[in-house]
Amino acid sequence: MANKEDRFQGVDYFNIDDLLTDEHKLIRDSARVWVRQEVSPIIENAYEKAEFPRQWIKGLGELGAFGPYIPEEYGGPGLDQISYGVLMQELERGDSGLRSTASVQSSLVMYPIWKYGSEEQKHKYLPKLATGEMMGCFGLTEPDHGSNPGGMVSNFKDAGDHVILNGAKMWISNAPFADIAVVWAKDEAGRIHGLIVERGMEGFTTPTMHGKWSLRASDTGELVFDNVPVPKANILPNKSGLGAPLGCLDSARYGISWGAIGAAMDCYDSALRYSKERMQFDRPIGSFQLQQKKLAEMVTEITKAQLMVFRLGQLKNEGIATTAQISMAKRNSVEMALIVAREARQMHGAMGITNEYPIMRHMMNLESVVTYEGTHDIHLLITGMDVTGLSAFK
Ligand code: TGC
Ligand code: FAD
Repeated sequence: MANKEDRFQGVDYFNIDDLLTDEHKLIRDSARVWVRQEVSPIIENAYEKAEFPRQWIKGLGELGAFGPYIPEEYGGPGLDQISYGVLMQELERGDSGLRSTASVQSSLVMYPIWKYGSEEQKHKYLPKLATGEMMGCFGLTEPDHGSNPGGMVSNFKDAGDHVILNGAKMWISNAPFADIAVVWAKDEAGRIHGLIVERGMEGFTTPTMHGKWSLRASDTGELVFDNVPVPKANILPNKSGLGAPLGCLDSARYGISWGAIGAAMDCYDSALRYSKERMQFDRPIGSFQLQQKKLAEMVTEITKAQLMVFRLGQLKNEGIATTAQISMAKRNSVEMALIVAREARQMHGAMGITNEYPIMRHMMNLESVVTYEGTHDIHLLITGMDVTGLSAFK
């Protein structure tokens, strides 16, 4: 099974294409072709083997999917936020793990270096990260601190021209092969800082985590720091405190709000085609009202989410999107995609559980997407806090 022809056509019920510029459409279409040619033929096999195909890295760099909005002076493509969105949508249409690799590199590695780094750090790392010559990962989550990163225990102590870093991070996407890690740890006063830790530094290891039934085509690992000497020149100088990593999450969550729609579009597209081809009781199953209800609701929910993220993209381009707006969009898109995947899975009957169709894989992936970058509950609480002015976290 698997390695069937990719017949994805996209979903645009409300003519949202008319709101996109020619450049957005060119970027979207290039990514769509690349996914069809490079991802679809091998994704099911990679997923089964639980491998991230490293040959995708060069293509992602060429597409501009690493730091799409990073300015050209630092080697980035200098695109706008809607370009970033359509790229994430097309990549996640291929697989959430693929989009994760691009999200982490863009919003969690390049973004903090660009926003909080020194000029020297920006020129040293960003151009290589933009092409994929160098890959990065982002260490915030710890074994005992997931939703509550402010409680982290990873720490560093002053030792002259360098600091000594200790602690551990887990659930870190791309850790097993990353060349650098942007790591968040507390100084002796308990204030959080970002440090660029390079592979090869003494005492730094990145064990792979195994056994995931979700996001299998993405490498996940731990970051272990055992008295790692990190030069002070590798500390991000321009922002500290929990707000620094949370600012990166805003950017990544925005990309996910578009990305999850890509996964939903792929499930809907497959279900719509199947409903016209699959015959039962001498009729295509798409002629039954119950199946039409599922399709009608799917395309309605996809369309609502598309309009929300498009408007959010405009607000991001103006620099006025709020954390709470981004949370709402991330939560809405992922929940919507999970529901669409489950309905599409049912519409495919038994075939829906096989790798002949992408649906079960998207559904399993989305169980990670609904958890990482802030769980479904956390995003609801962010909205709740925003509308009431009262925090229900602690
Ligand atoms: P709280 O007291 O609310 O805030 C602490 C300080 O941060 C400021 N702040 C922000 N600043 C910038 N951007 C934001 N989005 C910000 N949100 C808050 C805030 O103003 C405050 O500043 P200051 O100066 O007063 O100190 O923090 P809290 O401890 O109550 O926690 C709030 C909470 C729960 C919302 C937050 O910690 C949270 O978002 N938790 C979820 C953790 C999470 O999302 N982790 C993701 C890890 S990375 C990942 O999953 C990658 S997956 C791979 C992929 O992306 O594909
Ligand atoms: P917990 O925080 O233990 O939450 C458990 C449950 O309790 C959840 O349902 C949660 O919603 C609920 N809960 C927690 N607090 C509250 C509250 N105050 N009120 C109500 N309910 C609450 N992290 C990184 O730093 N970098 C990465 O690259 C990265 N990649 C990841 C890749 C994958 C595949 C996965 C699965 C995770 C990744 N993560 C990464 C970690 C991810 O961000 C965390 O898993 C996530 O933030 C949740 O933390 P937790 O798993 O510890 O759950």
